[in-house]
Amino acid sequence: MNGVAARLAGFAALLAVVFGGALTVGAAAGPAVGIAETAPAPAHGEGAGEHTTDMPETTTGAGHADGGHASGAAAAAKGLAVSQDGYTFTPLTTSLTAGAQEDFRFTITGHDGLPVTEYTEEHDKDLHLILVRRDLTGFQHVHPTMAPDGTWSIPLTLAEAGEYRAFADFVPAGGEGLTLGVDLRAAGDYAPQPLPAPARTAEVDGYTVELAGDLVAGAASDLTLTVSRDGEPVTDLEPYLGAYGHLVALRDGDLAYLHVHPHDGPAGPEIGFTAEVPSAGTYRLYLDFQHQGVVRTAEFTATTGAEATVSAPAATAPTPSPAHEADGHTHE
Ligand SMILES: [Cu+2]
Repeated sequence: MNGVAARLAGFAALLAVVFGGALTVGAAAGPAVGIAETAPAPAHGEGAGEHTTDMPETTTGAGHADGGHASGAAAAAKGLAVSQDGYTFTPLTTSLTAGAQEDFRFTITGHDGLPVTEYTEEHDKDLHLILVRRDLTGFQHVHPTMAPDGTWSIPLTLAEAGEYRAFADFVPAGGEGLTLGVDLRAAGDYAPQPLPAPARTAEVDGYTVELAGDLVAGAASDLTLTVSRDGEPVTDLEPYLGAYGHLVALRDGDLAYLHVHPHDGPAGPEIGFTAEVPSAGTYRLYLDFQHQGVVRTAEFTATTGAEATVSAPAATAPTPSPAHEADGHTHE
């Protein structure tokens, strides 16, 4: 998609997003998806896992409608626009060389056209940079550093050629949280990968992550991710960016961005999230978690159940997992 189309899509996509309790991972029997990577970074990869056969699950969207969500902006799909609310994501280079480490530099400009230099820290960082190839592979979640003039930079390697989307997730000082997106490209032969089938199990680097709960279009739903290794629950997860897990969801088709954060809870094995997706569809979920000093990313494909009716009366969402109630929607 070119930038103009992405921008138009962004404006058109005022769809509520709140990731809250019900993640309808569609059909079962998908391949276990994960990242079989050994690199000690939240890099990417596409681990071809073994097939697991779960119970097929179809959830009717019975979540609460959340029509009175405090902030329409917060509930909208994010990351579809390069410029929003007076802020613009300006990369200083948009072409990178596949397989080579290069400095990726950019600024966030504000209403006055000048680079923003003051941010409100969120999850331990002033700015979170997420990258993914447009086929939803190659996920990276990294943290650039900012020079005093407001120029951000990070050594970056796009392992494979292709079209990538970069998301800058930040809170300008005194402003609202924003996620802006821009396209990057790495020239070369591009062999897009098909999106793995929906699955409730992901394998990554010897860890198994199970997903419980269902995504519900237009409603908050609870998701629980349970981490184990060698069949044993992992109960000593380490805080990473101030939480035991970070979850990013990207919508298949346009890469609308959702960043979901965990409920307070123990250091595993379960990590609970409230998530809200704006529309029915297929999403790719990326869970970053840290154990024994290494951050890993487990990936899932999930589909929503029937779309919740926005005007439906509030109702209690089906709770397939421990009672994580929507927490006041302080997440973005
Ligand atoms: Cu981050």
